[in-house]
Amino acid sequence: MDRKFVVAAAQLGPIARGETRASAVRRLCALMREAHGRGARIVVFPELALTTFFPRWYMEDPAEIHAWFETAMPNEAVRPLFDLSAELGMGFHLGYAELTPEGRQFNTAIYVERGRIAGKYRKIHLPGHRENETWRPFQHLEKRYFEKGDLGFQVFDAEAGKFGMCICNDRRWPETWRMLGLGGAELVMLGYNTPLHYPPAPEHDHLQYFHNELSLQAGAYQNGMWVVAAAKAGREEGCDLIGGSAIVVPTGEIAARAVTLEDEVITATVDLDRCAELRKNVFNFKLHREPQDYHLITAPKT
Ligand code: ING
Repeated sequence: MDRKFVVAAAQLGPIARGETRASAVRRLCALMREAHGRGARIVVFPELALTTFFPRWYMEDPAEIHAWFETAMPNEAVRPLFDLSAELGMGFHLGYAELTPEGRQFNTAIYVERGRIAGKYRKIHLPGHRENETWRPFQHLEKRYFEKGDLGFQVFDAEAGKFGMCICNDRRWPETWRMLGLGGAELVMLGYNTPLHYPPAPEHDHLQYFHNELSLQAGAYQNGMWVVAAAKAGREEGCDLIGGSAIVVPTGEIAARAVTLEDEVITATVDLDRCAELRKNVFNFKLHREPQDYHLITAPKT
């Protein structure tokens, strides 16, 4: 596959609590077809793209919690998406809740190419809290329902080049981007579910779109990588999630941005060779980094 290709971010509007996996997958297939129709070879879907963002509710019953998770990937519900990607020759990124055979729960993303899983990531930076905090208008219980990811920040060989993944809150942490950059990633895919209202600091609510783009643009520029970010957007079960899906150039420029809070495909032409404009110059890690002076960054938390 050429190092120059069209990529798509497929933003999802709300997924209702009672919406079936089949309904969500039908929407994902329609978005994949639209992306393909616009010349895209790869499409990025959001975080937890098969269900509503269930960490907004406090649950105790393991059966109720596990109903939100996938126990196999692929599985019967997502088979139509895997089949369509093989039929269209499309690569795709998909976020979902993973329940392993050992009973471990992760917020997970995969990259699928030619019908096989070429990359897998489990979310490392889990925001929110563990217990029911009734002062909040809605919960954000990712620390309750997910374990910290145990796969690290991997860079894997896709047909076009070296890809990496992260998930939602990960994008706010510069360490995420630098690990992927040091791993040689040329393009990073991610999904997010970001509420407009942030209960611990409501004075920042009006900054959510700014903070989203700031995080994506900084990550792209400071590591010379393409970034493709897909939102789950809109008023989902009474909670407003930001849109703002975007495709970012290694220069930090925004090449495409979503303009709705619904299912929406955005595309841009990626040229992986453009990473070199940064990686050979201003962010030439070999030439300019000084890790011997960065020890606080990886020192254990006190
Ligand atoms: N969601 C949010 C995110 O990091 C959040 C949580 C929102 C943290 C606003 C800080 C401010 O985008 C997820 N799913 O991580």
